[in-house]
Amino acid sequence: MSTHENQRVAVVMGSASDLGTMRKAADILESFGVVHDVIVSSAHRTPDETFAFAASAAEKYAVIIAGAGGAAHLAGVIAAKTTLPVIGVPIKSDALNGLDSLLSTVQMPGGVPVATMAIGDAGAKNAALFAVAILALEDAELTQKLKAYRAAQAKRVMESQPES
Ligand code: RP5
Repeated sequence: MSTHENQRVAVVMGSASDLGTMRKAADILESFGVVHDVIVSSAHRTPDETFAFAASAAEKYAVIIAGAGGAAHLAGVIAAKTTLPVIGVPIKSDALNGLDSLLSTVQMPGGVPVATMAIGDAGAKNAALFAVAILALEDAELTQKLKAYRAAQAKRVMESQPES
């Protein structure tokens, strides 16, 4: 159980087939002790449920991460029904390697923003780190954890020098 009960994040995806990528987001949130729910809800296959989720999301969540592939309208549809920050993750697709997902997620009309991350695993990871950064604006403990995360990452890079 996290210490950040009031800063819950929803990790939503269009299909259970997105879980391999979206688990990267959940893992990061877990490591920062941020409470999160993992939800499958499709903008196209379960539109009513997706709309209902987005319309009431502010009652339960502070940030939403939404990942989808192909005609990836999930993040945009959710953003249309909530003023919470929505972070989009374009899932790598079989047909176009995720370029379709990226463009579908990122090209929102002015007025309804989706903060779109990179395609695939890096995007899912960064979506969670971005969510943590938003929550950290009002949470000094999370800010310290983010700084420690960056420092550990830098240390790993410095220690990975090839033998000369
Ligand atoms: C999208 O269609 C999902 O987000 C998924 O990335 C893609 C394929 O879904 P499945 O056919 O694997 O369920 O809606």
